[in-house]
Amino acid sequence: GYENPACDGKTVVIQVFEWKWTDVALECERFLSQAGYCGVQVSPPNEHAVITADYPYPWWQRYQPISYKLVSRSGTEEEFIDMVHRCNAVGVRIFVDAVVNHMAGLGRQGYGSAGSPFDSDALDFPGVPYGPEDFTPRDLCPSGDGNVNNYGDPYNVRNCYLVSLCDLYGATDYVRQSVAGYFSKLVDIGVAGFRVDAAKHMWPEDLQAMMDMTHDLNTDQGFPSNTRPFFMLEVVDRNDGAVTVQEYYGMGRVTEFRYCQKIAWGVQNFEQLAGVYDPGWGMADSDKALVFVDNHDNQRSNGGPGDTLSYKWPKDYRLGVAFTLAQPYGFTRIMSSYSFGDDYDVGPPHLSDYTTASVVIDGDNQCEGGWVCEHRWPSIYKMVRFRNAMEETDGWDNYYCDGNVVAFSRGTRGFFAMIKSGTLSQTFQTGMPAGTYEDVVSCQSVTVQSDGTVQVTITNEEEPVFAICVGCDC
Ligand code: LAG
Ligand code: CA
Repeated sequence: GYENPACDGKTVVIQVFEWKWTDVALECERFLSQAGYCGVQVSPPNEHAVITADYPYPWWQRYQPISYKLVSRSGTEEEFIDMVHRCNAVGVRIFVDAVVNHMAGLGRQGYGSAGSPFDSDALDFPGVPYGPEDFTPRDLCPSGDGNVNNYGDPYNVRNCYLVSLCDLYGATDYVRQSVAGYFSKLVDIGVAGFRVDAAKHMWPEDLQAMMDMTHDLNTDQGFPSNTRPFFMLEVVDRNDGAVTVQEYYGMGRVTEFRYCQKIAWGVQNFEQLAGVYDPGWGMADSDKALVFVDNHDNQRSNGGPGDTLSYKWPKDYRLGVAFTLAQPYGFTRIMSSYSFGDDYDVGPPHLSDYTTASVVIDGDNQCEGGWVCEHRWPSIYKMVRFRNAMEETDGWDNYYCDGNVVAFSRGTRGFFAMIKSGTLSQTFQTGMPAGTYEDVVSCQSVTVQSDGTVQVTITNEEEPVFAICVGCDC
């Protein structure tokens, strides 16, 4: 359905940023399926601007659509279809990053990645086709310069041009049908859902109409009949504007950016981890929220690990992701990055002609060549098994925190502990049945006693995480 993916109970999606389709297909087959991942959020597959003037081929050119033809920096339509079919064949779902609030930015013209001509200033995108009548009339935007500049006014947020990107008029039947046609084309190929870019900048009723016109998932690709696509809606709500995540309830999972801040603070100060879900902050209900430690935007625009965690602080990041996968709140997404140093704009690892380089896997099953592959880091992918074995409704209990150690139970199914520094040897109360279990991270055997207590030992100072669960092994 809109709020939960068709994933046979698997609970973790990864965002592979800027990978080629040929590499995603291989990753489904060689790693993601066995690791128990639900699926992959891929970069926008549609035709995009090819930008060289401001910067050579920045990653963000893909957030400037030219048409819905499936030719992008990640590959051709044939390669996209082959990826979707191969991933579905091994039970890994593909979720498309759908950029449908806008087209390319004003001042841009030329040809897109599929060769379609366009002229933004003339509001002319013949590859769809879209013309001037398909863009939000300027008199509906209350800002002086036509750009989004007042987050206190929903008309400004939704009817004005976001960073001068030509804003589609989603109230019209034609735009709704064009977007729904794009969604349906993807679903017919075998795509299982969407991340809707800039959903905050779209009127919920417009997006809802596009969603409702979209086909059911393709039964030939292994989906049950009458299954709706899964939607992850990019709604940036930090209690700081007129648009709230709650306005999108019922339309899919809403991005919960307050979680990113909560988990970053919590890893710096364990005492704050108990409050990662804070309804007092207006955070989305657990069954509505999409939670993640970072995404491609906030990993680039943070002020350090106390603001947003990322691969740049590997130990803190591992703790943040492990805690996220262990705790009960929300549906979880994990970032898989390429390293960008201090360069906000730089695109993915590339060859001399700027085509994207292939992902390289080394002898330790880690990535090389500038690809970070957080989703392959041992304490991260192993925790996916733990989360898949839990029920969101279990909540947590036996919560323990002393500043350096945090631990809790997940009902009768699991128990999790992590430490900030040093090593640990301590007894904790669990809710689990007596028996022998394997720590999914270290692979050490431990015994839960008849009174539910367990002696926890953590000695790996780089991955100081412990997790046991019913039906899991290492
Ligand atoms: C998103 N979510 O709601 C994306 O996650 C985010 O990455 C997108 O911005 C944004 N919304 C629009 O889809 C990115 C970059 C922007 C970039 C934009 C379009 O963060 O910096 O803007 O994509 O490529 C760039 C220039 C702007 C310029 C604009 C239009 O940075 O200065 O005005 O292009 O030409
Ligand atoms: Ca808009």
